[in-house]
Amino acid sequence: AQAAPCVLSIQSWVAYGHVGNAAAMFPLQRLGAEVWAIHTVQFSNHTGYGDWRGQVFDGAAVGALVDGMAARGALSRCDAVLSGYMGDMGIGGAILDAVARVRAASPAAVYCCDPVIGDADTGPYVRDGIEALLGGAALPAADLLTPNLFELERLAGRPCATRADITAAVAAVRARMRAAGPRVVLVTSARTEETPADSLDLVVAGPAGTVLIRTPLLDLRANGAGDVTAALFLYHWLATGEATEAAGRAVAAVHGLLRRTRAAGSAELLVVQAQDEFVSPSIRFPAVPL
Ligand code: PLP
Ligand code: PXL
Repeated sequence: AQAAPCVLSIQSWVAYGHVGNAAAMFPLQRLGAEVWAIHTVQFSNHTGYGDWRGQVFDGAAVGALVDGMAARGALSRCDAVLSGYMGDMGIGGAILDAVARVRAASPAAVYCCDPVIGDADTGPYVRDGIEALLGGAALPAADLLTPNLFELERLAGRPCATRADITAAVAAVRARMRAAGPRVVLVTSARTEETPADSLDLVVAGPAGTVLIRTPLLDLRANGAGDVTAALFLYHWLATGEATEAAGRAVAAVHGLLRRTRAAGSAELLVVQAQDEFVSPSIRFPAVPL
């Protein structure tokens, strides 16, 4: 990889607060990445507040920006594409089209897909068709995948009550990812029967095996933590080519960010104030082979 990796990040934008590109961009830039951001929506704030203002862009709007970047010769210098929440089928299709165009121009480029479907508390919260698009067209294009446990269950089509269930589901999903790629899966919020009540597990599986990383559970569910996690995991994968190391660095940084956010009593992730955590996290957690 070159000194400053170029990441095309296609996600939501919010004016106030930190989710989507407003969560992912600054951490990537703080670590030295060049971020090319395409916004799929422009909202005042994240939808967790219940009301918001702004616009939803469509697939053609996303595609037009990719056209303009292609005209600059940028796609051949792109090292990775990062995607998160896909507003509708048109945007989902445009994201996968962007991945294909980047790959054609830059064959070594990595696609990191955060397959946003929903979570265990709320169930699915994406529009009809998005889940099928993720399981159908996105998986075979993805090199890195960052599902939460609920999303892993949906993609694998099997419940995960135990660590052994997770390992089996991850194997099933990895088998459907891009054959020429590393097929790396980071499972967040991987709580099972074996997880102590005061802990949160994450499981990462790649070519070198599967490990579990356990962190203290923080009583805080700030929107955007998953977006920061996917961005940092991608960055550290590009930097190290090693899934366990990439996950260890990303999890430590996100934990530090969440601790600082909770200590300040903030409703939004303190992405700027906690920026030192991206560079040198205060606590690192051990990775245990499964
Ligand atoms: N909480 C902690 C402590 C984490 O380390 C992470 C990811 O690294 C998350 C939350 C994000 O998980 P999710 O994607 O399920 O929001
Ligand atoms: O964090 C994912 C996300 C993405 N985009 C929008 C959101 C959220 C979470 O609330 O509101 C618009």
